[in-house]
Amino acid sequence: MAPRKIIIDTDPGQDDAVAILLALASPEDVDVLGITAVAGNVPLELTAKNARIICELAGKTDVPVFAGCDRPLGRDLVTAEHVHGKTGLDGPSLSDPQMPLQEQHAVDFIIETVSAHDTGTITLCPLGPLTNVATAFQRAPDIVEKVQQIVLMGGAYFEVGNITPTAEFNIYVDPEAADIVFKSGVDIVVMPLDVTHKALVTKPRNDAFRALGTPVGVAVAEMTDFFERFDKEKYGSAGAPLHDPCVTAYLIRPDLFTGRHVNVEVETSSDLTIGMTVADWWRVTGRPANAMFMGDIDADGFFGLLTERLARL
Ligand SMILES: [Ca+2]
Repeated sequence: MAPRKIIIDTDPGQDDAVAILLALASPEDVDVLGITAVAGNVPLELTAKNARIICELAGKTDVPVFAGCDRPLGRDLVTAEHVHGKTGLDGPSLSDPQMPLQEQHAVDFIIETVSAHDTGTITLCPLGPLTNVATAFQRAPDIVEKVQQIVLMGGAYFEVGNITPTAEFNIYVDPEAADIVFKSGVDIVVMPLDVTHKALVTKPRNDAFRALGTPVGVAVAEMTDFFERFDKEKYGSAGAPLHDPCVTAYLIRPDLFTGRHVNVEVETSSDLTIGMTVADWWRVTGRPANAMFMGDIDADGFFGLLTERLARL
């Protein structure tokens, strides 16, 4: 089977970095047409820079990187330096990128790329707030039905929230954008906190990255080490949840994940629960299913895949 053509939309972030590295290490499964940066974990200037740092770390300087929206559709930007550090990639010491940022706006790249390809051949992989994707859908509604699938990290049901008691960060930052995407009619696969909180970088898994002995393996170990400090304090968990790589792992090994095809709606107006993904897990509403909402992961299989693929870079 030919590799799936994907666009990674991202706000790196250490876990975004690992998700991108996994995709770039897997050319037989995914063809990364471009990486589009969005404001999220850190401001746009840094996410656009970090995406290029990751491409250079992977030795894939031919992947075009575009900068997109620098703020949510209708709100002030909320960032997460408390999780990711000031740069977004705190942990390893990585050089500033040499490869250029593309001049084209990320939203234009998404629109042009989907328009230029046959219907059902481009998959969008959002790893951050959904601002770029929603803006593309608003500006060029004709591309919506051409998108093959959206596989995204965001939301939560059983795990409820991480930035507020009821909201996951990516959805919380731009709930209006998320609402547009969830209502778009595109085939959506969601990796919520319910899944990612089971993908924990335990010490043996971190050691396995480091033991690769390559610049990529060591950088991933150092990034997930940094990331872990916060999560251990917050959740008392065995390690940091590796959120975004669940998206790119799904493209390679969908069998590692299980979930339910259900209705998911995004709260956009309540002060108390803004950004909540209201997933009809028990199918009590009769509202039509619009997303494959994942609930479980084969974590050992996932980390096995990650380590095996990262070893190639
Ligand atoms: Ca992210």
